[in-house]
Amino acid sequence: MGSTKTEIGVREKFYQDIDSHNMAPLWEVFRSLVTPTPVTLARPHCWYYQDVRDWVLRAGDVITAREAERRVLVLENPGLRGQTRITNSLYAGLQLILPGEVAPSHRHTQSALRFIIEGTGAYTAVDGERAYMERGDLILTPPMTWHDHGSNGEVPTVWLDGLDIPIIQTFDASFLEGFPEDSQPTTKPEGDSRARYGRNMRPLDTQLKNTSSPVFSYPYADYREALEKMRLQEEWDICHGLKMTFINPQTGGPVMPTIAAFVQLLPKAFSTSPYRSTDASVYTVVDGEGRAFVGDEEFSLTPNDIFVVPSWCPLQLNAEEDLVLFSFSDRSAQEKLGLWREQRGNKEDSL
Ligand code: GTQ
Repeated sequence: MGSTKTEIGVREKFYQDIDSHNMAPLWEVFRSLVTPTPVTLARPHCWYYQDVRDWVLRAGDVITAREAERRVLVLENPGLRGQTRITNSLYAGLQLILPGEVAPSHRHTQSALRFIIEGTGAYTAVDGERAYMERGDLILTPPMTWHDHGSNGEVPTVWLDGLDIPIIQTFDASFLEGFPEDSQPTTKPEGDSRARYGRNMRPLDTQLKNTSSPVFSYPYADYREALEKMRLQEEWDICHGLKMTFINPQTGGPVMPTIAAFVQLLPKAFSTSPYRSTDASVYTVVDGEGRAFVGDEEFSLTPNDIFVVPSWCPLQLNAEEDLVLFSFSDRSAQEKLGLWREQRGNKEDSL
């Protein structure tokens, strides 16, 4: 049932006519919109820290943290250049704070996490409490919490920022407020939120906060010790090795409404089965060395390298030394919307 020239001419004329009424024919785009499996412009990519570190530090020569508000080099997915995003739904960047600097206090509807790459002596203040940052720590700034960053240290501090900026853009739900002073007053002692909510207890008669974790610092020393204890059981998941998800202790669910965060250990010589899921993920190497096969790409991993796995793109990991990986994704949002899916490869299957 081929279309004749006249029929095509009639259709083109029809499309032009409806165009002026701000209408368009669905049937011309349906198959590219409603696809049988996820289709994305996002590509697998790795930012090798040895290649990018110097540029991040040089950002310190061109602008101050105060002037920039946040001095960050955005990690743009090569398939999504100009869109300020690392996956279709998530933003990532490398932020730099130099000794004595302050990145002024603000709050916004976007959820943010920080994963510390290098440095010591810097802090993030969240709603009146400072969390000092050490390499490998995870720090949260949940939606609408006041936050500023600063450093009393003697060396530059660099961390990986992960935000849900593109999700908030989709919903046109961005609100930003500046705090009247650069640094918010410290109203709580360091470790207060952890004492209240991060020790398998909570204050009696407190209101449960369901949307985000009331604990905003997840130190390296804690999760690393847990991984080392658990590995003694030698129970490895074929796709993940030993993988943990950071939780909101009030719900047992993910740390923030849109973003979930994970850490995993693969023992030396472990090789995972191929795996894919609908949540595109951003990974960084905490410790060790290995290889990541992401779709058709292969990345040779050393500490602080950052790589992105697009939605539904197969991932396979080889540990050449004990390998510890941190990752984050929009799985938290997808699960709430009933969208999240995974496919676990068996050894026979190639995804
Ligand atoms: O530290 O508050 O990378 O607001 C992008 C937006 C960091 C932050 C980013 C932000 C922040």
